[in-house]
Amino acid sequence: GVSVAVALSRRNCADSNDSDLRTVIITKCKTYLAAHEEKSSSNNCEEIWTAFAGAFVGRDPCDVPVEAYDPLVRAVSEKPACNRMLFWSKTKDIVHQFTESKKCLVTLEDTLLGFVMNDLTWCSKNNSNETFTTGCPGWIECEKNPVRSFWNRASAAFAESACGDVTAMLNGSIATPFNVNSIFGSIEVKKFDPSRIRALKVVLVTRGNDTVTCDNSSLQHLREAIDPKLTYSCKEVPRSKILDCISDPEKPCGDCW
Ligand code: AVW
Repeated sequence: GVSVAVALSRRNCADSNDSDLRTVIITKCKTYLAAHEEKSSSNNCEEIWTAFAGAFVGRDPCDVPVEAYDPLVRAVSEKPACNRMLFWSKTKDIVHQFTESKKCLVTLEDTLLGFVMNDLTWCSKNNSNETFTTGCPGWIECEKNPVRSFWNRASAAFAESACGDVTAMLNGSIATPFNVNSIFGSIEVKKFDPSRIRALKVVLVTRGNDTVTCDNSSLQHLREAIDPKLTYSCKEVPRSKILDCISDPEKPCGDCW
């Protein structure tokens, strides 16, 4: 029963011509470079596609290691936005609304690689040159799936490049805002380079009846997990205050919390 259901849910549909994965990726890449002209001369969308495809095409969709994306990471050239890098965990919607409205902070999904791959699903098959955008393994179905390995690799590169003061927006409406099994907790925090980063500033997003505060034990673990040379701070900020700031174009970024 269960294995039949998994097999059926994984029935692939090959990409068809105009919506093909290559076209989607190259188009998104060119759109991004058109909006970030300063990055245009150092990045080539065709080269990025080739490095991306090389990571997973022809491989079993449960056997794509994180390192397969090393050439892709090397193919992209972007200067880190020192003092403006925003990490997040379980706050996806609000962080992206925030960076969309205020240009002061930058998430991985606002960089070239993160922007291009955001919201996409992809996989191939062993010994096949086809690419698929449906019927691919889910995030937890198998660990070495092409999408999960990509985000693990891209997150590691983003965190390694972080510099100056970094911000992390965490969710104060859940029992464990800092989860050691999340990408932020298991990969990004471990890649922070104390010689490049001065401070980690946690913004704990809270709602009306939340009881979680900056004293939460998971946040004490975060404080202990980072290098003692880094300055750690945490601030509880009501979600409503951030949403008001997002919708008020007059409010400067620095006044949001
Ligand atoms: P997240 P992270 N099933 O909000 O710290 C399906 O937990 O991990 O934050 N999709 C999943 C699963 C799952 N079990 N777990 C994670 N995801 C996907 C990159 C899903 O797309 C940035 F730089 C979810 O929305 C952040 O600082 C996303 O991963 C950091 O990593 C985030 O999961 C956020 O990763």
